Amino acid sequence: MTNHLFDAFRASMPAPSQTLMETDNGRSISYGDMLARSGQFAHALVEAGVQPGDRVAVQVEKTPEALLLYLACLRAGAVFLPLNIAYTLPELDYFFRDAEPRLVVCDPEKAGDIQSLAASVGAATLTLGRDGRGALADRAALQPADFANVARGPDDLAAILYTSGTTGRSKGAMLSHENLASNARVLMEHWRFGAEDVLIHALPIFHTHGLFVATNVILMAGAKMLFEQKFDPGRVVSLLPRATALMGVPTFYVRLLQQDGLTRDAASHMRLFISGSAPLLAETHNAWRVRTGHAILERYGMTETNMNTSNPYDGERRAGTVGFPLPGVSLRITDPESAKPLAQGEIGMIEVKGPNVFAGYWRMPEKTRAEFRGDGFFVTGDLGLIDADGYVHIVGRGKDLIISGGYNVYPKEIESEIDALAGVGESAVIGVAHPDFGEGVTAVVVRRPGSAISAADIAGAIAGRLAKYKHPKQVIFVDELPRNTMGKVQKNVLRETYKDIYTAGRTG
Ligand code: MLC
Ligand code: AMP
Repeated sequence: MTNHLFDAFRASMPAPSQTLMETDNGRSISYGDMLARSGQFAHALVEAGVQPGDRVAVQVEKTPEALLLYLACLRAGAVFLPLNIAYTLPELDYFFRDAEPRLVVCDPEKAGDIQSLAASVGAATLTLGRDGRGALADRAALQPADFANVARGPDDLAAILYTSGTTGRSKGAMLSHENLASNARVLMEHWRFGAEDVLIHALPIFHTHGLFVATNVILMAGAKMLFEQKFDPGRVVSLLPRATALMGVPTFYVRLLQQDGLTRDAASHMRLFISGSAPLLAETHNAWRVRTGHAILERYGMTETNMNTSNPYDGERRAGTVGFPLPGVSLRITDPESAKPLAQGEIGMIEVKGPNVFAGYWRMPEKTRAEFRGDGFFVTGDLGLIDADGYVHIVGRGKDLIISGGYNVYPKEIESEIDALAGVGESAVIGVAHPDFGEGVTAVVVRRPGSAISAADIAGAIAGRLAKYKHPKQVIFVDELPRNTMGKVQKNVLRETYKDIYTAGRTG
């Protein structure tokens, strides 16, 4: 039976004895192991009642088994739904109700609470721990390795990844087998990945970057990964002589530059450093070139679209730009109001179209319609321009979004939590330049008359409700928020007022 994405991986699989992953705790998983164990996991899914098209929601630590589970979902025709390990129970509750998974796979330490949430939407729960063990792995171990893959065509769903919504509710981006296969193939070719490559994989695997860009490209190339559970800059430097490529968010590069061991010599075995998910400062790009002799290759994508543009492999990798549209991707800049295409050099909305662009938002047909133009272009919400040489520049965001260390944070979600507190009159959450995370989540709060609510009170109240990376790094109390004549809060004024709070006193 054809299974569109898995067959594409299978077609480029090297000899079964070749290594797919080496982990930081000394484990080695070959391509043959991958095939056999993903087959066992696929049997275990079927045994748990998972049928083609069912969602399998997964909130687990990064392990080889978590990746095998992704492949098993593909093979069983299920829809993989990865969730950030930092999400709290109230956050999970929303995802479970919206996606209605058949099965939830979670960390054994959280199983007690998650099981009852899952049961409330009719889902079974199995566990998978940070050691790769748990009920799911135990059941899989009893299964045969051969699994007859469920037939899946190019348009069948492979995954749903939730992206937070600017107006509140998170939206599930539906990604098809062909969305993922086409993008992995294009990136593999564009970035020249081959079987001899060794990628340092230190990203989480519950988002597009670590799951699809990194892993799918490696599987498509039949290459190898040094699979690190967490990003540890010292360890990454020590791995450079054994590797050929690194993919990271800008925070990786900022932190690596703080390592004395990062030298031209240490990086001499590497052929490619790639950055994405957030803007890479030209300052970081230049410092990297001076230290290592390598020009970081910056690319641009999003959950809904996979990767859209990339700087060239050969040719100038221009700092502060995200390069050119990838083969097969059409990109245009339009007037955000009238949707009319703009001339070269003008700033407007970035719109994209191609086989990489998702099938729509899960069970939200109106939201899907609202973000596509009549001719099939997807409105990204990013503002940019195309320069005279054809390089795409991202100059801002038309959506109220903060990107902190590569994670998206939607201010509305945090404002709603803060505004609900008894002592708070109103709040505005903004992103402020941060030397480590790129942008630091910052809350500007107006107390209710007579209230003495403190930053610690706010932190305590949101602790169990929002994932840690969304928490404000600073809370600033003011008497009133600046508003324009229409009464709208002027976040640009706030961003300007507080622009130095994380960088003041910084030298160099
Ligand atoms: C961790 N913390 C963060 C944070 N990560 N706070 C804000 N933003 C973040 N990104 C919190 C921790 O909870 C902790 O809180 C404190 O900050 C210090 O933690 P740390 O030890 O420094 O964090 P660390 O584990 O090192 O994580 C930093 C990081 C990580 C940069 C390695 O955030 C990361 O892996 N980011 C990658 C995100 C990613 O994969 N994005 C791709 C999305 S896909 P406390 O208070 O307990 O100390 C996408 C599409 C595309 O965007 O184009 O790719
Ligand atoms: P996500 O929804 O997590 O997939 O985040 C996608 C968003 O990240 C995009 O819409 C952009 O705003 C941003 N992004 C991704 N790559 C880059 C980049 N290289 N430069 C600037 N912003 C980026």
